[in-house]
Amino acid sequence: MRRRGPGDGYTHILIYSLSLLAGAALLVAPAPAHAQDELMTRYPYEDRADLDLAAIFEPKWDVMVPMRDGVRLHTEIYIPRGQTEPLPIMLERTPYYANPQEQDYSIRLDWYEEFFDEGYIFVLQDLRGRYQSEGDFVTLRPNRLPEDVDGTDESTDFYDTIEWLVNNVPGNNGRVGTWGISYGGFLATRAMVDPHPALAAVSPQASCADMFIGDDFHHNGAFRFSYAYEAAVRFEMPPEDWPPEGPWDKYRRYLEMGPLSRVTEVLNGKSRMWNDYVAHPNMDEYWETEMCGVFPYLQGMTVPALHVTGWWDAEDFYGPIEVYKQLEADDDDNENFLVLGPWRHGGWSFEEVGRQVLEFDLESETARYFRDEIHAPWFAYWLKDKGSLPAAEAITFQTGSNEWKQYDSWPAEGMVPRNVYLRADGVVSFDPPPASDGDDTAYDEYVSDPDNPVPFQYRPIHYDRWHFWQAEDQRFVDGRPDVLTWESEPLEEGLAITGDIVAHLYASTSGGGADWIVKLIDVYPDDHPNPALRGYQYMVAGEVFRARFRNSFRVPEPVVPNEVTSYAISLRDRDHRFLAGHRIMVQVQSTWFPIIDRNPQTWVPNIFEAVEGDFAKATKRVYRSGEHPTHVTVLVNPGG
Ligand code: PG9
Repeated sequence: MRRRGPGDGYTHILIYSLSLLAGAALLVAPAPAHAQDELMTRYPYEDRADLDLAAIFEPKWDVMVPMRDGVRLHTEIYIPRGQTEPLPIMLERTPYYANPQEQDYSIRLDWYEEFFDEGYIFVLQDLRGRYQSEGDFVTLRPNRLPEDVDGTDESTDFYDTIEWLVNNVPGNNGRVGTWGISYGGFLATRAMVDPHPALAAVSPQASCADMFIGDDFHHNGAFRFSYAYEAAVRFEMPPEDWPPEGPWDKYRRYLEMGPLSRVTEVLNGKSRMWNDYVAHPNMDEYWETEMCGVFPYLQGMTVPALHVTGWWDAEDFYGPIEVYKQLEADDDDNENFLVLGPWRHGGWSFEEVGRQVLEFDLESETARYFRDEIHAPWFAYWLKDKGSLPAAEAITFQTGSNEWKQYDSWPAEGMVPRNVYLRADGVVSFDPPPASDGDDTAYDEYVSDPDNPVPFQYRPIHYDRWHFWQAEDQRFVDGRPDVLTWESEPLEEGLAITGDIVAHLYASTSGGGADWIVKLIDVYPDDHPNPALRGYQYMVAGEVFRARFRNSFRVPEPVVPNEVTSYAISLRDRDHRFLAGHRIMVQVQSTWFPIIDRNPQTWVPNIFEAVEGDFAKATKRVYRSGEHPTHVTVLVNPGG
């Protein structure tokens, strides 16, 4: 297999070398322990049962495994007590500390409980430059160019680790599996590039794939300010250099930080990632191949893969589905599977049970179901010739009905497109507006003010409420003059929608730039048996689109002021049932702060360089005329 990738016409090495030089001081040393602890606390170890690991495993074997360039990586190996047969190796490589609490038995093993009955040898390893490993750390390290034959990257570190393990760990059966969540999902995907022959099964979970279009750092070119800033500071700056946090409420905190150009001044070149955001405001090779970009590497991947993400993943929902779809094109042997469940980022593993989400009772133990009925059997199938493949190509948990569904393909076949139109008087209807409704009157408008942006969740905004923000009740924006709302009558029958939801927006702005945020909401009835859900506005899907990228993500263009412009905005894949008696609601707004940075709403070549004076109020119009009928296309599931 020939690796496809940066060597195929990509010219990123120069840019990358320059950025390395710019950030060299930060990259050559692992982040100090304190900074790493901050990242580590992102993972809620306490949400899983504390297991008696000493009863299950022999005392750990701590080794420094040599890579091809002589750098040694800290590796902990856990062999089950009373092993009676050769066992496969389950390998996890992580930037978040192989043994975060520095105990005899790493607490990370609690996340492997579903595999214990079957029996595996577990291996946990710190990435290069992290914690107890040697070498330099590069956040989301890009793969080396093919001509760099002596170079190393995460793929070669996987290869070399597996080579060492199968040759040195007694009692292994010669097969290795790996899975990981988020950064770990990115790593799992890299394990599949020029894989070691012993690598027999991989599960990339909540794995980023495109940081410009749909994962951690941007969505459709709109910068995910609060998240991307925190990653840039915490991954790459020692805590003594972190700017003061400011107010507890992140809405105020980020507003007080001012335009992105002020943040650049404050960080003063100390974060390579922030420097890179500023230097790469548009889609380019950097996003395609360096900062997690994975699509150029996918061709020819042949290792069986189980892709997993959750509907409320606030970080990496896009990647797993898109990587699944791309690999599916070459999946002649049926080795590529997808699971979409009712979870936050990593919730299928980080949560013990997975039954309750905010006010919603999911009516079954969804995380346990995934781990016991899908995860463990899938790995056992490939690594032990036991277990089973998932019952279907794609398994989803349908929200609303709270039912697991099985599909022979994803996107699921046989779905029927149906348009939900915005109409006069704040009404949503399946009927399009009459042709006689002209553009001169058939619109709704609002003034969007970058100095008073719409919060993305109710305030105070803090990390505690990060994981489920998309499931929160949207009534907190009621009454805001800069949020337009349309709502249907109560549905007489239930309506299941399965697959991509696309907003076809016809809109204008009085300035040279705009963001458009479209939300599809399920409004619960006022007589719902659960008082906490009465009138609840549950955001089924919501997405932002930065108007300057409407024709190309590579070459931004000003918006023509006051001209009706069309946008097709994917609100991403969903499987949801609006129950009878519920209403369909659509909202449009132009700010979502601070998850998305403020758009100046005037034309500037690079929003990272905009200064205070570039920001201006703008009047937005959303058209619902015969000629410009804004609507949301959903895929109705005839099977319910
Ligand atoms: N989503 C996280 C991340 C991935 C890559 C870079 C920065 C952050 C994570 O949870 O690992």
